[in-house]
Amino acid sequence: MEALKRKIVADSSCDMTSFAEADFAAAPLKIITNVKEYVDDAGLDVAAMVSDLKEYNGRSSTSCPNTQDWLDAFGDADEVFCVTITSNLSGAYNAAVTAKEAYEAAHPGKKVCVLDSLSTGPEMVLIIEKLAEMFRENMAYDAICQKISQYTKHTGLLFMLESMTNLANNGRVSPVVAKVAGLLGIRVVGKASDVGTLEQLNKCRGENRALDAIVNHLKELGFNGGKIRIGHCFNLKAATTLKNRILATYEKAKVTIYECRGLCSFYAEKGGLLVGFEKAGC
Ligand code: X90
Repeated sequence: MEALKRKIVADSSCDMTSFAEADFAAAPLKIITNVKEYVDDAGLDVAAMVSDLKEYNGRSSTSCPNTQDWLDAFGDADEVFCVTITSNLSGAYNAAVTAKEAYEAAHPGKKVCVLDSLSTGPEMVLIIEKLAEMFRENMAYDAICQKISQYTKHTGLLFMLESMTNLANNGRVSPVVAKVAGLLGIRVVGKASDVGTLEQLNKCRGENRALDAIVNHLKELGFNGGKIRIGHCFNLKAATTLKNRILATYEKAKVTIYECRGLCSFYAEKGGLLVGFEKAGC
């Protein structure tokens, strides 16, 4: 009997273009301006996009993968585990469910498990890494579907933003909240809410205080001292400071830092930080 082909698929808001631990594909979102369309795939020059956007004053928006984009990412896998950005801020999840139905109808016996992360970026990274762990343990499809949806209830996302202009212009946060983030020196700290929307927690004067606020929230939200993934948009300095502060309190934490890809860079904007972490019970 031929080996079962298992694959992890996610939209590009997970900030991963490849993955060494399992068969993986990302379905790209797009960032659209009046002059250019940026496809958020491995070929995207994120630095060039961020600098273009800084000079650009017109309208900009994003679009999620459509059903065909998802089908392309599924390829010919027998079992697909598909992780999406929060269904409350994007159509990516709905398109993935439609793709699942089409894929399973066209290929009897093949299965797609679609997971709404109710989050994005580094929290999706944790989910993807956990899936690979379950693959290695040779868990059955149904058990993985069940266990991974449990896992997502024990992960969280915090963020620090310097500007929320693109979020507000695209209707993803209220203009009132966004205005605060536009004030000089103010950093908005927030989290992904239980329903997968942005929830503002603090308005901090300066990055230093914002990073302290994040460390405090990690404690309140039940960080288990284990895995943390920090994604940053051209703010390695803040990411590194945060990593060191986390390690000062949680010696055994497994903290990694990476650069955001296109979608998260567009919305988190220059200076933004996203923090995905595990909570007790996972
Ligand atoms: O479908 C689309 O066009 C994509 C829309 C995505 C909108 C939100 C992206 C947020 C990216 C910002 C900070 C963290 C937010 C946490 C949300 C649960 C990153």
